[in-house]
Amino acid sequence: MVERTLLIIKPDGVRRGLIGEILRRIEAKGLRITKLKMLKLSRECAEQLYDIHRGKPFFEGLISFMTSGPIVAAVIEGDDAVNVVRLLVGPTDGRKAPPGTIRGDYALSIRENVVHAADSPERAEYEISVVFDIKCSVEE
Ligand code: 3AN
Repeated sequence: MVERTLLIIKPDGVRRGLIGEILRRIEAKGLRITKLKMLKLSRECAEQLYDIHRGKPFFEGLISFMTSGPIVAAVIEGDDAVNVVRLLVGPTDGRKAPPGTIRGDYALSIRENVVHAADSPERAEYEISVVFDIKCSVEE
C-alpha cells in the first residue's frame, strides 16, 4: 500500500555533510521525496516531535542535540514507505545497526544516530504536521 512517512536528517548528519548521501539512498530504493525542508527546530517543536519520550532519562540530551543545528526534513512516499524507510535507517543504536543501513554505515552512537524515521503512518502524519509547521523553524 502506498504510504507516506517522515525522515529527518539530524544535526550530526547535516554537520557531517551526509544530506546528499542519505537522500540518494532513499531515491535509489525507488521511494519518492515529495516535500523537503531545511530548518532549525525550536525547542518547543523538538519537544512536540519527541513527546513520547518526555520524562525519559535521555529526553533533555535528545532535545538539546536536536536543536543544536539545522536539520533536513523529508516526506517520503512509496509502497510500504514507513517500514521500508525504517529498514533503510536501521536500529537506534549505531553500534548495533547492521552495515548497509544508514545508521550501520554512518553512526557509532545511540543519540547522534544521523537520522530519524517515523514508526507508523499515524506518527508520520503527526510528525509531518510538527516539522512542516512554519512556526517550528527558528532563525540560526
Ligand atoms: P528511533 O529513532 O530508532 O525510532 P527512538 O524513537 O527509541 O529511536 O528514540 C528516539 C531518539 O532518542 C533516538 N533516535 C536517539 O537519538 C535518542 N535515544 C533513544 N534512546 C536513547 C538512549 N538510551 N540514550 C540516548 N539517546 C537515546
